[in-house]
Amino acid sequence: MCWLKTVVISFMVSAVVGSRDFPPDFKFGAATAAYQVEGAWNISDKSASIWDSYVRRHPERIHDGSTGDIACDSYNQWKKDVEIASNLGLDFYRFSIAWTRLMPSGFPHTISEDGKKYYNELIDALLEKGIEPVVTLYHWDLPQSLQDLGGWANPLVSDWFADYARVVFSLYGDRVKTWITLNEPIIFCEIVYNTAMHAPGILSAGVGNYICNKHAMLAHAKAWRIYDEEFRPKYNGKVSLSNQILWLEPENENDVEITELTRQFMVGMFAHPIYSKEGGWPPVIEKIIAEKSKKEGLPKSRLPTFTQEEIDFIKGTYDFFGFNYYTSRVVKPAKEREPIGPWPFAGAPDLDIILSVRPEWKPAATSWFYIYPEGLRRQLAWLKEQYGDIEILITENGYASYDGGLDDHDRVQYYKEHLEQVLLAIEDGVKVTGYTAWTLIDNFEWSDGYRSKFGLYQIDFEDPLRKRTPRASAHYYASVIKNHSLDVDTKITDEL
Ligand code: PNW
Repeated sequence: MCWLKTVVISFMVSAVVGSRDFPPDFKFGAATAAYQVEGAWNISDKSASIWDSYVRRHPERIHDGSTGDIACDSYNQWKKDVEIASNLGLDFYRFSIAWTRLMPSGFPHTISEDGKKYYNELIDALLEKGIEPVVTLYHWDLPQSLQDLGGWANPLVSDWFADYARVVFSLYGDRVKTWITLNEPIIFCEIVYNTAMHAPGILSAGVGNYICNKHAMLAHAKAWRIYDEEFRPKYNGKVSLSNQILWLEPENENDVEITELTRQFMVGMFAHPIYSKEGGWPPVIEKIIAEKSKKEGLPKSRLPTFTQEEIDFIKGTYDFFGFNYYTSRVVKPAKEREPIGPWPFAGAPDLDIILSVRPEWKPAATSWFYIYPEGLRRQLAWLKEQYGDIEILITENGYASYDGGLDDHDRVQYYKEHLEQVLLAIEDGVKVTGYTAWTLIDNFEWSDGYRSKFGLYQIDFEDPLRKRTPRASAHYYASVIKNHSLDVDTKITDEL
C-alpha cells in the first residue's frame, strides 16, 4: 500500500504545483501614464495640462517639490521602454495618451503632427516586438484650457472627451484593440475635490466630487458608444474604464453593513451606473446624500441626478472590468464629522466611518500603502457577486518602496503573493484574463514626487538619458511570464 500512498501524494503535489500555472490565454503586462513618464511637457505644440500648471502653482504640495517636466524622458527614450518591455516578455504594455500632446487646444480642430507621430511610432514599435498596446485615454492630465472652462465640473466636458476619444480611435484604432477610457475616476474626482491634493487643486468637498463623477460616467459612456457604433464594426476591440478599489473589511461583525455601504461609496459610485442591471447611482447612496442635503437646508441633493435617458445611455457601456488594486482598509462607524482616517476622500463628507488597517498588514512606502494580498482575491469575488460573471482585467497592481536599489526582494514578494491570489481567484471561478504590473519604470508619483519607487526598472534620474536598469523584480516577473507559472525561482538573475 505504501507505493499507492506515494503515488497519491505525488499526484496531489503535482496537482497543487500544476495549479500554479496561469490559464493559457492569460496575459501579462506593465503600465505607465503619460504625465508620469513622458516629460517634454512643452515640446513642439504641446499645451499645458492641469498637472503642468499644478506643479508650478503648488510645488509645496509635491513631496520633493518636483515636476513631470522631464520625468523618465520617455518622449525621447521611448525606444528603450519598448526594448525593456520586450525583454520582460510582456504580452501588452499599458500607456496613456496625453490629450495636450495630441490635441493642444483641447478640441479636435487641431491635431498635432508631432503628437500624432509620437504615439504612432510607439504603437508600431510595440507591435513589431509582438507587444499589444493597451491605451488609456485619460490618466488625469486634462488640458488646462478646458480646466479654465470648468474642467470636469462643466457638463460639456463629456462632449469634449468624446470628441477627443473619436480622434484617438480613428488615428490608432486599426492597431489598438484594448482601450481604457478613464483611469480611476475615484482619484480624479474624489481626491481632487475632497482634498485638493491633486491637480487642479480645487476644494469642493461633497459637491465638486459628485459633479465630476457624473460627468466622468457620461464621458466614459459617450466614448464607449462612439467606439461601439463607429469603430467596433471594423476594428473589433474592447473599451472600458479602470477603477481603483480598496478592499474593505468590517472591523468586527457589527460593522458588516457599514462596510457594504462604504463599498458602494467607493466602488458602486464608479461602477453601478455602468455594470449593474438597473444602472444609475447605487440607490442607498442616493438616499443618504439626499437626506444629508435636506438636513443642510439645501433645496436639492448635492448628488446630481441622472435622467432615465442618461441611466440607459451609461448602463452596459463596458467590455470588461478594469481593476486597479494596491491596498485594503478596515471599516468601522464614526460619529458624524469625525475624520475618516487614512483615505480621506471617497464618500467624505457623507460617509461617517473610520478607516484603519490591521496591525499585521505591513506598511509599504507612501502614506496609504499597507500590504494585504488576500484583499485582491476577496475584491475580485465581490466584483463577480455584484456585477456578474464579467471579464476582469487587473489594470494595475504593484509595490512602492523608498529604497530605489536593485535588490528589491520586498517587491518580488509583493508580486508573488498577489499573483498567487489571482490564481486562487481564477480557481474560485472569477474570469480574470490579465494582470498589469504598476509600473514598468520608476516615475513621477504625483504628490509623492520621485520619492516612492514603483518600477520593475530603476531609473537614474541624475542621468540625462535616464538609464533604465532591471531590478530583481523585473527578473522575477520576466520569469513568471516566460514560464506562464508561479513555479519559478524568486531569485533569478538571468540577463534582461
Ligand atoms: C494609481 N490609494 O493611483 C494610479 O493609477 C497611478 O498613476 C499611480 O502612480 C499608482 O496608482 C500608484 O500610486 C493610486 O490610495 C492612488 O490606494 C492612490 C491609491 C491607489 C492608487
